[in-house]
Amino acid sequence: MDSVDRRDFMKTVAATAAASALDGNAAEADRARPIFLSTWAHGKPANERAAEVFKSSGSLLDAVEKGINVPENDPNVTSVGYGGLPNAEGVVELDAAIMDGTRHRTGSVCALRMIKNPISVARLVLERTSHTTLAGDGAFQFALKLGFEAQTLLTPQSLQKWLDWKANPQHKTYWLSAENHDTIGMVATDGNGHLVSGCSTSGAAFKIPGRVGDSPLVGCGVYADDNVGGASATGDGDLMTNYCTSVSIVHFMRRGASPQEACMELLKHMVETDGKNKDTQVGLIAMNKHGEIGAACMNEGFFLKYALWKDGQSQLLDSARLY
Ligand code: SD4
Repeated sequence: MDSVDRRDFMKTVAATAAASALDGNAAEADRARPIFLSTWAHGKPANERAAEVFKSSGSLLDAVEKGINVPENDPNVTSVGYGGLPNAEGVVELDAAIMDGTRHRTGSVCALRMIKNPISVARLVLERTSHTTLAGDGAFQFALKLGFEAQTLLTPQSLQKWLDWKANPQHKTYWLSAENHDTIGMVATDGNGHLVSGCSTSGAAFKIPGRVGDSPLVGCGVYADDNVGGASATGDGDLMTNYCTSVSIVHFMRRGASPQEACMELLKHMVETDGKNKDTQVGLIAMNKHGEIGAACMNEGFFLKYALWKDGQSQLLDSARLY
């Protein structure tokens, strides 16, 4: 190498080093700008935990999983995990899914009994198998094999609610109609275009045993695509499954809608196809790859509060509503 070449070489080395230092800084800065968006008041502590996990170098998948573990572990949240309301036979059956927007892959579990953290089992379906969804006893056996502990998921409160429901001769059953919804859905970004969506629920209270809602179904309860954005849903899963809510929202965004417009568009579509849907329970959250967010619900009777963690601030906010 002559001296001119050597100078050029040294310049290139210095420039490359500077660029990668900048990249490193940019990556660090991006890690400092994650956003966590979740459904309901229980989404707030879930977001806070997710932010904490991400800040201590967890991946975005770790953050969403551990965040969702918070309401799953909370006996006072009667629609998720431990303490979730049981099916018509008094048995708690849980649904959960987690989708990685980079790999475009999901892990999910349906009608899982006796395991209080279905989102963590779903995560292992994603990481440790070539399957997408495990259901019922298969999901339970899988969880046991991977070291999860079987335990009762009924609490004195949820048992009492089921006993009261049973004792009421007028109680609603899912052979006719539905009641009680309140899942945790979370959509998260690392601030650098990567998205993860997760969802966990005990589903419709007093449901027919074996019933699977929208939450563990890819494209219904969750969807995430790093090229566009992510979405999650809460409410009447028997209805929402038929609208493939989360993937529909992401497709609206793909065509140029903002996350807020995309949520509203889906609600309008639901009412256009069936006017009775005006009175149904639907809550939607969405985020695009730039970190813009949307949240909307169908009506005042099922008014969605959503939790947002952004720039170190954790808030509980009112969604927009169509009616
Ligand atoms: C379900 N969508 O199983 C769930 C329940 C729910 O807010 O979202 N509650 O139908």
